[in-house]
Amino acid sequence: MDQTTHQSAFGQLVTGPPGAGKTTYCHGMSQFLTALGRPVAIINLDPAVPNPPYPCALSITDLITLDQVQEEYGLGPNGAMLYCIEYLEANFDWLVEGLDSVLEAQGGNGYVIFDTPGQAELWTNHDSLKRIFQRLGKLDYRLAAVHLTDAHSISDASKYISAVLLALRAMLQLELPHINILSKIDTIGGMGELPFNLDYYTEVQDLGYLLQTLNDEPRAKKFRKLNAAMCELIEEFSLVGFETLAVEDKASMMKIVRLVDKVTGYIFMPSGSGTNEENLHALFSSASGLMPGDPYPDVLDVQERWADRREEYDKKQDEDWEREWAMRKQAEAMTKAAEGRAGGADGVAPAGGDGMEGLERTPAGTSA
Ligand SMILES: Nc1nc2c(ncn2[C@@H]2O[C@H](COP(=O)(O)OP(=O)(O)OP(=O)(O)O)[C@@H](O)[C@H]2O)c(=O)[nH]1
Ligand SMILES: [Mg+2]
Repeated sequence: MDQTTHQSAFGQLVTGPPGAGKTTYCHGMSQFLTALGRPVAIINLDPAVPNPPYPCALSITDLITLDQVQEEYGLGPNGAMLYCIEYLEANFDWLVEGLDSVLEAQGGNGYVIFDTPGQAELWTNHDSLKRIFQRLGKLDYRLAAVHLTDAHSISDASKYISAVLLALRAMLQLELPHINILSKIDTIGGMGELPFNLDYYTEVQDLGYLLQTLNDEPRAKKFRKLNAAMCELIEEFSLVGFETLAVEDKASMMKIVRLVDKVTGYIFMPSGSGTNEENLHALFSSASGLMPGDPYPDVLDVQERWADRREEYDKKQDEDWEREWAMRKQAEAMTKAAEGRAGGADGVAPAGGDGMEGLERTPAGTSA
């Protein structure tokens, strides 16, 4: 029987094909949640990356690295990656102990985000990752799988169908509350005219229309029957739908936070799992329904933001940011001046400069 010392743990398992934006998302999400006042730890499960770009609370590379395995067993990168994840499963105690100390540092109740490698086998047909997260589930980790797919896939019918199939496979394999995301949605403006509006791709319905486009592609033409069977399969399951995300866009990050909180039940952090203060903190730092309105209530608003009227929106966002920046500077200067008046009565000038120290202009997604 697995043992643990933590009280309550919530979080996200971030999956997706290579380059889908997983690591960037983990980093951005941790900055975003930190800015909301929620302590977060990122756990790196990619054995090929000993130095991820984010502050890493625990890393599989402290247990095993891809290079070590390739060298020692003469394996290629794919085989070595599977070996590393199997090794992690065999050393589950190491993971639990590491997570316990991470959660202890957060006061027993905590939030963890798992960054994973882009190798599809890990969440399509190899069972180690699934078993690891099933065991964590039994130790009261309430996690959602957040599966990222590069929005670029909607620019081509066959890429889109295979991305949807992969997302479906991940949902069926991982058996966790699941959120599919079209990442890098800010890039859709550069994809030229798409045959359908964005909602067609996010809702994943009526694939018959797409089938026509697919059958027109020279590569896919000879697979008409297979194409039809795949579209039918996806529609029959009727499980896949996508949210959209641009990591530097506050509104889309907020939407994902809300969804993850909803499916993991973050807002219902059990009383008795921590002090009242901690539970209240959890409640108010939850984004479930407590934050101001969604600027993109409809996915066509997202299309408008990033494709149809992008320049207009960018200009407005810059203006808003300039205004916010000026207000922050003014507030900081006023605080310093007040401190100066209080501490400077004896004629001694207060320490510090113009009051702007420590203020840094950060990207939109991280300055919430
Ligand atoms: N435009 C745009 N680029 C993004 C976004 N998110 C990530 N990227 C870029 O996409 C590239 C890949 O991002 P990563 O976060 O390394 O992707 P990954 O899924 O972790 O990749 P692997 O670990 O190799 O599987 C990087 O150049 C990122 O800067 C986004 O929201 N918008
Ligand atoms: Mg990565």
